[in-house]
Amino acid sequence: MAEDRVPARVPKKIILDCDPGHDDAVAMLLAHGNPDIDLLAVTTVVGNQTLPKVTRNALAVARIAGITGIPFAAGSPRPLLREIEVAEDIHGESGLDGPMLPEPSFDLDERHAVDLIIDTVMAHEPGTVTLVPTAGLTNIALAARKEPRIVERVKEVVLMGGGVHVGNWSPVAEFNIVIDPEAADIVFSAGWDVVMVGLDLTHQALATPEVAARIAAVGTGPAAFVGELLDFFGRTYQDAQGFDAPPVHDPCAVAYVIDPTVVRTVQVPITIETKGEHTLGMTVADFRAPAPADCRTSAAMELDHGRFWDLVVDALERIGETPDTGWTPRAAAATLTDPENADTAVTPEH
Ligand SMILES: [Ca+2]
Repeated sequence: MAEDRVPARVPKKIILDCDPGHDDAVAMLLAHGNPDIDLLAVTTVVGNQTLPKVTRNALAVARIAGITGIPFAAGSPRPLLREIEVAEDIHGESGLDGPMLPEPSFDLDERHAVDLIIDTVMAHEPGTVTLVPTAGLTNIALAARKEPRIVERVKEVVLMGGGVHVGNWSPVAEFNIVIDPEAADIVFSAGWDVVMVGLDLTHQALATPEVAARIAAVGTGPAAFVGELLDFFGRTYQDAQGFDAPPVHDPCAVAYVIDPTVVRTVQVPITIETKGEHTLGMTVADFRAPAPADCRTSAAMELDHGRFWDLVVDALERIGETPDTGWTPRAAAATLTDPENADTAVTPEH
C-alpha cells in the first residue's frame, strides 16, 4: 500500500485587524494554532475598548498563545468621523475582562497599523494576502485610501461585522459597522472581494456548555484561558442580550479562511447605511434579484457548528502548553482571593 501522505498545502496568509475583545482573542488563537493559516501580522483598532486597552490585550493574548516573531501594531485611536463608542457591557472595563492578563512579552512594531497592513500586503505576491478585520473598519479604510494598490493586491477581505437580517447595537446594525459606518462604506465599496461574516452567521457560533466542556478537556493553559474568556462572555451576553450561550463571532471569519465549506455564503450586493436616523450602520443586502456578475460582496449565512468548534479545539490542542505565559488560571489564583473557593485549597487569610 502506498504511503499515506497529506498533500502539501500552502497556508493562507492573513493579517488580523482586531480589537480584543473576547472573541478576537479566540480568533487569534485559532489563526495561530491552525496549520492552514499563516498569520503575518496583528493590528489593533479602537472598538470594544480604547486603542491602548485593546492593544495591550492583543499583546497579552499573544503571550498566552505563544505567538512570537510576527509584528503587532496599533492603529487608529478613533473612528473616521464619529465619536468613540466602546462595548463595555459585553467586554468589560479592560476590553478583556474575566481572566487575569499578563504583561506583554514583546514590544509593538513601530509602524502605524495602517502602514504595517500596506507594507505587508505590498511585500507579498498579489492575490495571496487575506485581510481579516474583526473590529471597526477604520484601519482597513485608511489603508485602502493611503495605498489604493492594496485593493487589487489583497486576495479578499473576510470581515466579521454586519448582518443581513439582524443587528446587535441597534435593531438593524452590528457593532463593528455602526461604530465607523463611513469606514465600512469605504471597505464595502472599494472594489475588492468582501465576505461579510455577520450576525446571521456568528449567532450560530454559540459556545454551548458542550463546547465549553470540550475546550476544558484540552487541559492546557491556553485552553483554560479561553474557558475563562467564554465564562465572562457568556455572563455578559446573558445579561445584555439574553443569550443562553455566547455567540463567539470573530473566529468565524478565520474559520471561513481556513475552510470556506464551514461557512455557507451567498453573493449579494451590500451597501452601508451612513445617514439613517434609525438605520445607521445597517448592511443593506439586496436580494431582489440574483447578484449581478460584477458583485464583489457576499454574506455568510450558515455555519457548520460542529466543524467550526472542531477547528477551535484542534487549534488549542496544537498550541498545547506555551512557555512563559505570565498567566495564572483563575482556578489557581482564586484559592487565594475568593472565599467561595476556600474549600478547594489554600484558606484565605481574612
Ligand atoms: Ca472584535
